Amino acid sequence: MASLVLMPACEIGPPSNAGSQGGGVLSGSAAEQVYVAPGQHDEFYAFMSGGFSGQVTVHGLPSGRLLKTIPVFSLDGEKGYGFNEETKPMLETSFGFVPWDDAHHPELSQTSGETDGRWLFINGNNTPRVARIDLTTFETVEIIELPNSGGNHSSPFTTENTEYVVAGTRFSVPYPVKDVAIDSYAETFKGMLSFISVDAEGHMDIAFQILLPAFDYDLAHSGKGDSHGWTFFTTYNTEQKSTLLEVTASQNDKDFIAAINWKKAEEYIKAGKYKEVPAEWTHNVYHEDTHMAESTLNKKVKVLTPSDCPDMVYFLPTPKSPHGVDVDPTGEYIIGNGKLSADLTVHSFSKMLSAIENKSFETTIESIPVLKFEDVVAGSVVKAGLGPLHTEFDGKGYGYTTFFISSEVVKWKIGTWEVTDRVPTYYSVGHLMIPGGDSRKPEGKYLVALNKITKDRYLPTGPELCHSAQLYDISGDKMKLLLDFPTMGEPHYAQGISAAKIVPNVKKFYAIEENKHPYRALGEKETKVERDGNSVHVYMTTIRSHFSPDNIEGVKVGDRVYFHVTNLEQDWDVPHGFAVMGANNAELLIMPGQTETLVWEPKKIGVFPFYCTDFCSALHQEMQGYIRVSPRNSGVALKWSLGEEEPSS
Ligand code: K7E
Ligand code: CUA
Repeated sequence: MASLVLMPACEIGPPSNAGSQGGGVLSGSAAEQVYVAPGQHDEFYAFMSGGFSGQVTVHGLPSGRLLKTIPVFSLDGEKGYGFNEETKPMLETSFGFVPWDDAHHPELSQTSGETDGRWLFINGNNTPRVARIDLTTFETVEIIELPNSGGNHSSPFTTENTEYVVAGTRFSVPYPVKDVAIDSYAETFKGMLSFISVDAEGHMDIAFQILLPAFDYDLAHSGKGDSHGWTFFTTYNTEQKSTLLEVTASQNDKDFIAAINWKKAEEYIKAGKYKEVPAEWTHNVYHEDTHMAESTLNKKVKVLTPSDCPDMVYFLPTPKSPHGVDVDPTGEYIIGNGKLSADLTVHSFSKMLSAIENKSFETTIESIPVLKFEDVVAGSVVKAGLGPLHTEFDGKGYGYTTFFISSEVVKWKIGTWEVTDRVPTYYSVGHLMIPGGDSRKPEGKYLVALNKITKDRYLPTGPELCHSAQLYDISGDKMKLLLDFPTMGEPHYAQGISAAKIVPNVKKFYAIEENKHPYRALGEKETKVERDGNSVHVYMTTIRSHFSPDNIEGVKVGDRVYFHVTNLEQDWDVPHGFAVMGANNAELLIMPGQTETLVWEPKKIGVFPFYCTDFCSALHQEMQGYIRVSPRNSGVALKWSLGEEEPSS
């Protein structure tokens, strides 16, 4: 999140060490609680956003060990993601190839309000996108772009059965897209919410968008139980300012939580109450059978407008520039984390329904009824701390809220709203995560605080320091700090899930007989080199410990050489790499049964080595080959071989 006016606590005077909970008599038992013995597995997966790295990292809990980085929105040379021909289409947008984004909120798919371990969604904040990661392969398999949006922050929070993942524009923009003076903001700008449908196979589509006033739509969560069918979005900048927001957008005593009745929206879609408007957005899908991604540009989207669709949107007044909005496991309480407030405001879903029934409205804004604060508020957690941002739940009747300014997590009781415990975080905590903590069935054993500033917590690494996660035991009445571990990029949000929900479905390799890649070679007999004008296609295979072919001649300066490399291995944990000297991209890292393609445009004559980058056997260092590049006008014939001292032909 953006920096606040007030200084984080650590700026006032950093504590000299871990503080009262970091050492001393407790440290022995804390160490035991996070120690996962060599060869043992962690109990939970934690999926952490990489923030401005654009990726997702997978950690084990309670150990905090980093298990994998999943490339999502950013190029990744380690895996060739975005560099190889197969995954380049994943990063296509209506603006062309966008090889980076700012990823904030991982969100697990749910069934009946429980995390189900099928998919992980994550938002791209900068160039509005939502990605889906398949949790059988831990690979990004789909990215959808969102039109009429600027800054996809309030995303991609799921509904109870993953009917939708939602998205809201953080920055309102002119609608329809047009060239206007920025100071016409209040008249020409609009806010747009998107409901992305997810089908049984996980495929996403923009089902509809909802046109709202030009506020900033910051975060969201969907209802559960009785409130299933509704999604709640926080707003700030209800002042509708476009400059110096730190002052101008902090004027109103209350902003709003927008309550969206998406079941009602579905009825309006069925009844044809939408406008289909021109909009450009890409939809990128990775096909597992061809090992190839495909990007499609779409030109239209369905938009619902509240003035045509009564009873679809309501505003709940909420103090004070609320950031997170979180719904408790029963679905009754909607918590608005007013980041410039000391209190937490809790709204009641049933009171909201009564207020709607009684048509007890304070006013309307662009045909949207504003409910009366007193009619919807259930209570507040008073003077809990400074700068509340996010809340999660333990499933045992408690909420846990992060306070950025006072750098702490505060535990409070649902219903009585009393604070029962607080622990410091080091420092400036943003989100927190309890496995299942935003679902109907939290697994309330651990809590992870995701901190922005680390200062003196780790060995210094120059001006740039890591961000950090802190693990707390929340199984008892009092929270107990167990462990610090560094994170990649900026870990805004994270989601956790029992390993048992994922492990049985994890794929170990790709079945070679199912490989439908158009340039596959399913055995060494199928390997070959073909010239098509200036393009040269090398159908290559890998198996411990050689490439086939490993000697290639007849390539010329100015050719475009496609190395289509199929890994013939059918065993877990035997990838091969492929790298060629002078390539202007990255390596390939090819999983067993997979085909990947590297393009190489030789610019100089000579003989160039290629080799396997992944230490795959005792003879890995022998896994090498040569490709000869001749002048453009040379008569050297195309030939390829493996195991011939003197190539024939
Ligand atoms: Cu609070 Cu982007 Cu969810 Cu950062 S956001 S903390
Ligand atoms: Cu194959 Cu190293």
